[in-house]
Amino acid sequence: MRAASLCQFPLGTMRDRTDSSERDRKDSPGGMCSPRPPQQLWSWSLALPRLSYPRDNPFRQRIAQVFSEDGDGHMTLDNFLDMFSVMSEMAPRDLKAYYAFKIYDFNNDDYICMWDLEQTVTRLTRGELSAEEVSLVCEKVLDEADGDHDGRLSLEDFQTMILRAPDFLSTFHIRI
Ligand SMILES: [Ca+2]
Ligand SMILES: [Ca+2]
Repeated sequence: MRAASLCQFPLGTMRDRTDSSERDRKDSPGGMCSPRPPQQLWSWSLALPRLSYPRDNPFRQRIAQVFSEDGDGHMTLDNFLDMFSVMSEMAPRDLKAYYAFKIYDFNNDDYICMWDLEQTVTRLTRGELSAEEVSLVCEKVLDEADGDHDGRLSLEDFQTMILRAPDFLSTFHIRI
């Protein structure tokens, strides 16, 4: 892999890997290694629940934890209905952004730090990237979205990022 293409390679490849299970490759016209603008990073990294639910979604446990009342992943019927309400295609952007943030905040400290991002990227790529590639992607994400330069993403940083990801609403949902 050439160093100059390192940023684009994993993103293009991972996007395609993510899409390959959904039979809608038409959404990825750029091909495996085509250059992608920085904002595509967010579109890619936010595409998590686009996978079918629940079997193929690498975030299924995390989603269940976020929507369960005590965080143990055991959802009541109301919790389940709340989840599908948020994940529906009709849910407002701010609501989706709020829950996406919570899903990515693996250690529940109200910030998405480097460690949280590493968990996210590792799940999205199903462990197919090296540790160095995961770190590179996470550093790039922080570089792009950490508005106040404190080394982590607040909900505000995250919401600003969402505004730059035009296809977020169409990717953050579950089809049943
Ligand atoms: Ca966190
Ligand atoms: Ca920040």
